[in-house]
Amino acid sequence: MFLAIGCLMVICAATIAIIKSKKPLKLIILEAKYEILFNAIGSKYMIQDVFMRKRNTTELPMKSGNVAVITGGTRGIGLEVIKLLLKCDVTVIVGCRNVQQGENLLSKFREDGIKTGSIEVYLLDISVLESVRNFAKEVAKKHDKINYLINNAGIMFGPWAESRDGYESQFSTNYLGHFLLTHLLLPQLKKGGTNSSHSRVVNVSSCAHVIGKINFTDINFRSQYYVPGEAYAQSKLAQILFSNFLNRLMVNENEPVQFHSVHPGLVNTDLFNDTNLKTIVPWLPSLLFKNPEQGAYPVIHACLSESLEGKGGTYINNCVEYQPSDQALDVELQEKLFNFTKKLLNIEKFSRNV
Ligand SMILES: NC(=O)c1ccc[n+]([C@@H]2O[C@H](COP(=O)([O-])OP(=O)(O)OC[C@H]3O[C@@H](n4cnc5c(N)ncnc54)[C@H](OP(=O)(O)O)[C@@H]3O)[C@@H](O)[C@H]2O)c1
Ligand SMILES: *[C@@H]1O[C@H](CO)[C@@H](O)[C@H](O)[C@H]1NC(C)=O
Ligand SMILES: *[C@@H]1O[C@H](CO)[C@@H](O)[C@H](O)[C@H]1NC(C)=O
Ligand SMILES: *[C@@H]1O[C@H](CO)[C@@H](O)[C@H](O)[C@H]1NC(C)=O
Ligand SMILES: *[C@@H]1O[C@H](CO)[C@@H](O)[C@H](O)[C@H]1NC(C)=O
Ligand SMILES: *[C@@H]1O[C@H](CO)[C@@H](O)[C@H](O)[C@H]1NC(C)=O
Ligand SMILES: CC(=O)N[C@H]1CO[C@H](CO)[C@@H](O)[C@@H]1O
Repeated sequence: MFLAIGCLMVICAATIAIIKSKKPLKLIILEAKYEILFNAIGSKYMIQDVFMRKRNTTELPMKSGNVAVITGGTRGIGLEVIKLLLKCDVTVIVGCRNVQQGENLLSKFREDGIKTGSIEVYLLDISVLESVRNFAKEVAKKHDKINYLINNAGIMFGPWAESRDGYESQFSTNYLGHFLLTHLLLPQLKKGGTNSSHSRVVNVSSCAHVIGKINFTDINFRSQYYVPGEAYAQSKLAQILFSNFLNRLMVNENEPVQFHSVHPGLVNTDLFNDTNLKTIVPWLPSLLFKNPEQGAYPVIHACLSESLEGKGGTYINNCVEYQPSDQALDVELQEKLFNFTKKLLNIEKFSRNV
């Protein structure tokens, strides 16, 4: 009921705003199309969140001595993921843009009564390739084994912006930077896993991948209209494609590393600041969405759950395995994107054989 009214209000208001903006008709149609698609897919997953309420929980096993790396995490879902990892006595390495903010986290968690685990903070701007290289170097200096890599940092929508290396902002933040980071930390991840306890790479992807497509001829949306929703969906599809490709690669190379993609649910965070939803019906997310702690559980499940041992290449929604879109499972598309990205980043060999 609230949902229907909310979506309708958003679509109407967005339509009026678009028409008033005097944009070209073609762009208006494209923007309206993505507005409707996002509302449809968002509503579907949100209704599932409600029905799957009981299945969004997971065990919190003690993992003393294990090391996790997370991108972002000074707020939103990542913050709650760090908190839960500390409860499991994990050493968490946080890569964030504001180191001071990261370092303040630990004392705050200690005040909350969490006595286990520890935090190390290093500077990371995931949208800047050089920053990714420096971060990986710092991490590798201190740790030769990593058990979990959580590719969490992300942005959604916002106006057109280009990263320092010249890529569309959502592609570079959500996908490209994490591709490079995963490559650079792969040796430590391989050492962190064993045959009976694989190390895990977890991508916080999104249900938005369902409407994504990869445009290889214009990955940065330079010679077509820029619809932020289209670019977000592309970046989130790219994450799952890559995750599935790499999981197969690790199986082929007999390496104890497994990959998961996670849709955390629709979670009320600042991620929605630039959406029509938050500007037109701000009451809807706070009423119907999950809170960040609830959104963190599926991520923790992908990292720690015994039940997923040896089951890499899966897509998790609310702590259960779920079917991603057909495109995300397209093996040839996965390989094409992998080849394409390797070339963008000048990576000679990603792993042992490719
Ligand atoms: N919320 C949802 O409903 C939802 C649904 C599906 C998927 N997701 C995914 O969940 C992940 C986390 O989102 P959230 O909801 O927690 O959003 P959020 O509250 O906006 O947090 C985003 C985090 O990413 C960090 N970040 C952004 N750009 C960065 C950069 N260039 N370098 C380093 N860190 C950067 C932010 O750090 P700063 O503080 O430095 O900005 C912040 O810690 C994202 O990948 C998102 O796509 C969320
Ligand atoms: C996540 O996507 C990034 C690219 O964004 C990739 O480097 C990484 O390996 C992927 N990992 C998973 C688990 O999907
Ligand atoms: C782990 O499994 C792989 C393949 O199943 C095997 O080649 C390797 O020897 C095993 N390693 C250990 C330490 O058991
Ligand atoms: C990809 O981008 C080009 C613009 O360079 C456009 O002509 C083409 O239609 C796009 N393809 C898809 C599938 O969107
Ligand atoms: C999002 O909006 C809230 C409320 O207006 C504001 O407090 C917060 O700083 C914003 N966050 C970002 C990342 O823009
Ligand atoms: C990817 O690159 C490899 C090695 O160059 C090549 O053998 C393979 O055919 C390429 N795959 C696709 C789908 O382009
Ligand atoms: C909708 C939802 O997320 N429900 C539950 C998910 O799991 C957490 C942690 O167990 C609960 O606090 C939520 O109520």
